[in-house]
Amino acid sequence: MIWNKEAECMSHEEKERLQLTRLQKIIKRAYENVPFYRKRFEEKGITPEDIKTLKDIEKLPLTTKDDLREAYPFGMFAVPRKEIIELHTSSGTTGKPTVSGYTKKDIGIWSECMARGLTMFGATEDDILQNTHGYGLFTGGFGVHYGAQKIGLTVIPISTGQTKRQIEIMKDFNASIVIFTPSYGLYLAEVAEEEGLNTKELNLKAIGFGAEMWTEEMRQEIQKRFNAPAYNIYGLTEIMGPGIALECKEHNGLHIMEDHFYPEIIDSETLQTLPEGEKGELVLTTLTRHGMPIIRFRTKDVTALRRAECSCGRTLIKMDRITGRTDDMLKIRGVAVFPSQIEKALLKIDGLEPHYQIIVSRPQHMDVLEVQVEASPELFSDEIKELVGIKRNIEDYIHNEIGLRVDVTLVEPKTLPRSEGKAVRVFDKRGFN
Ligand code: DLL
Repeated sequence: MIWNKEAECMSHEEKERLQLTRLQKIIKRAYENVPFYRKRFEEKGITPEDIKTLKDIEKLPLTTKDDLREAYPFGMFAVPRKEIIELHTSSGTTGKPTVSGYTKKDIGIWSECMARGLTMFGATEDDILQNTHGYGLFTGGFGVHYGAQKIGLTVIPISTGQTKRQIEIMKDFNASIVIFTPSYGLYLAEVAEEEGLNTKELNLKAIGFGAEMWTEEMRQEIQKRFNAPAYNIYGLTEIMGPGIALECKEHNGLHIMEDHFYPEIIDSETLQTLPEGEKGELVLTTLTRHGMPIIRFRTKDVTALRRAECSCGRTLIKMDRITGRTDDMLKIRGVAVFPSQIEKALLKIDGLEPHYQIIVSRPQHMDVLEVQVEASPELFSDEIKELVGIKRNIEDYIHNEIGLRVDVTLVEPKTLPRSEGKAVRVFDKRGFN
């Protein structure tokens, strides 16, 4: 089923026309109502009238997270504060958080985008959806909730935590859809097992997950544990939260809600726009956001755009699964390494649990990369000789994937920290980054 055929299956030409009209309108609104944009445009000698084609967007300045931080708290609003009916913020782990304000109309668009996405997973009003995302300043809880309510299905707004209770409710209420971050999904599965519940016996027809980086191998692991297909949800606080792009039944890239967001891929060094199909940093412009228009926001997420026919019938452009962030990349002895490459290698090996940490240090002016990974209980009870063999094996696998020797430490099952939201897996102790 398709939630909004008119919007999701539009011809390319029709969509471009709509995008241009919306782009011109939002640029004008931003210029006239947000002093930050006016100043930036003036510095570049640009006025809204210079935007005559979609490609002209490349003339506009980029916006960064730091720009939004400087406008903290309400400096990016394009409407009087009283028109803003809801606020969200980023987690603020690396400085002041960024604030995102929504008008009533914006919340309507958010609901619409998430309803489209949940429909891609096969959700209908007959479903019961357990939403384990936190309800609060984090956008995950409310975003999914709005979409679910728009469809009219039954939501269990359980939020994060109370893991044992989550399992009990999932079973007793017969939830058919569950939404979690991949790392919390793993934790849920583990606790369920401890409680003697077979997660495969739950009646799940779909899992929706996102909010953090994961590999295809992690998806397989989660699908196996819950015996249900898992669909990718992408979003970020600054633009809208979950619902910007989601996966359809093809499981091959996420459809971007192009009538509301204009995507570009740039080279994060030269800042030049890259052609379709090339991998780089995703830049997003909101085309319809009223309360807080965001022009050319640098997401730091690494992906590529692909416009191809999709068997689901939607014509919305697709982006690849996020494989990392430009600020995730570790430079180890001069070699670029993404944590996702390590995860990919680890999950290919039998006898390992999908719980790991990456620790980078520089003991004698030389980068050392240590990977701590949990062994399965069966593996852990093996002879030390065999463990040494497995450790070497893992080191070879990772070497193959990243081109560097790393030091692998096998740790006891259930000793690494578990996550109830976004997992923190990388610890760079070199004093930079
Ligand atoms: O994580 C919004 C969200 C909530 C998305 C629930 C999906 C589900 P932030 O906390 O602002 O917003 O974090 C945004 O998380 O720039 C990506 O680096 C990462 N991220 C989000 N979704 C995915 C995904 C929410 N599906 C940042 N795959 C983004 C990989 C993701 N990374």
